Amino acid sequence: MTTCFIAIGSNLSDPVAQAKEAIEALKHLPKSELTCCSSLYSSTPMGPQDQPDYINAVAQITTELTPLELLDCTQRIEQEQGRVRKDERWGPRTLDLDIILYGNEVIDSERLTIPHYGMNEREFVLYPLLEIAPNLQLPDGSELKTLVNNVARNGLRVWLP
Ligand code: PH2
Ligand code: MG
Ligand code: MG
Repeated sequence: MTTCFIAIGSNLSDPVAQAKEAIEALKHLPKSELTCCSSLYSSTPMGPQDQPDYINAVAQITTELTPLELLDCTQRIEQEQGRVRKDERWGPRTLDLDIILYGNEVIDSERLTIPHYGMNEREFVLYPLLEIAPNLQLPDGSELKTLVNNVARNGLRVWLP
């Protein structure tokens, strides 16, 4: 059984509802258990600025799925929630589920790069992750707390209803 972290992001079609629906879907992953989820956060867009703010969160699961099986599942959830793949880099989306960590594994394959290549610079990944796993060490031995110290919040705040 492996502990994994999945980053959730949405900025289209009622992002709060999209994030909550994604969390519900993660509860029903096969061979897995959702063990923890961060608060929902509101964040300013990274990338093109002419897009709505994002809702972000990070979920922790334990799973018997392989990394690629888990990727198939998260991509299916993205599709079920109306994800349309576009060419624009970092453009708006109804739902983005990124596997950011899969235990202590380092994976560099055609479909999957783990740890997620951008996580160390992204406040909307690091702060929610810190909320649920404050003592986490990354596969390269770096401390999450240290990484977070080097990344500004950039407007990131806990989303309150
Ligand atoms: N995801 C992106 C591009 N930009 N900005 C924020 N604030 N949050 C995201 O999740 C995000 C983004 C592409 O995955
Ligand atoms: Mg992403
Ligand atoms: Mg993605």
